[in-house]
Amino acid sequence: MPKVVLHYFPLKALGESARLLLAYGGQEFEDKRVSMEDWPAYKPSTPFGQMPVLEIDGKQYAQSMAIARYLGRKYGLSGQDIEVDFEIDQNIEFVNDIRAKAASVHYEPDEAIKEKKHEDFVKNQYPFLIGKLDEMIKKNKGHIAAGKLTWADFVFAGMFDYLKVMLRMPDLEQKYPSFKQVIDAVYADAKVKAYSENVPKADVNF
Ligand SMILES: N[C@@H](CCC(=O)N[C@@H](CS)C(=O)NCC(=O)O)C(=O)O
Repeated sequence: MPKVVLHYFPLKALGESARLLLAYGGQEFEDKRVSMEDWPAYKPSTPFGQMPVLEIDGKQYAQSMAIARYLGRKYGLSGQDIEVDFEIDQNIEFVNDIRAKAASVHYEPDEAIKEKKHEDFVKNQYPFLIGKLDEMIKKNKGHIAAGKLTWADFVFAGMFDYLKVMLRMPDLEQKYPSFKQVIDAVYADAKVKAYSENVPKADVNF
């Protein structure tokens, strides 16, 4: 078995999908959680000055989507042909668009602009986008794409708490039970469940 290290902050956000996928694949890995305090010294050692970074036998790979796609292929969680892979990529990029929109509010430094933007998105953007996502998941029988469990479900499940915080929608899965179906499908795996039960309690929960 290769020696695998997953480098990320002590939170879920963009790093959890890789951890969940590694757990699903039964791959032992060092779950290296770098504190914000240690990050400035750590940053220059990463390929693009960002995490997550997946290290396999000493070689580092970055970009959360590339990592998830790779692990998905490795563990039989991609499409049966390139058209299905295309659909998986398309649908998870749509999820990423929603995340990017919410992040543009969440990380806005000017408080007045931030609140105005949030109000605008709640009225004019989120209902349409979240409605489309709900439709997409229902069409795929409780999955992000392909009508079956794929690596995209792991990306969604991994970032869901982060997304809810940025959207300021703590009851998102109660309003949209289809979202919970995706998450439940991922955590239904015994190895994933076992991993999630052992996550350090001190971590930020999103
Ligand atoms: N496109 C990259 C974005 C990675 C990213 O934004 N990472 C953030 C944490 S979520 C980071 O490393 N921030 C610290 C920094 O930029 O110094 C990916 O998906 O992996």
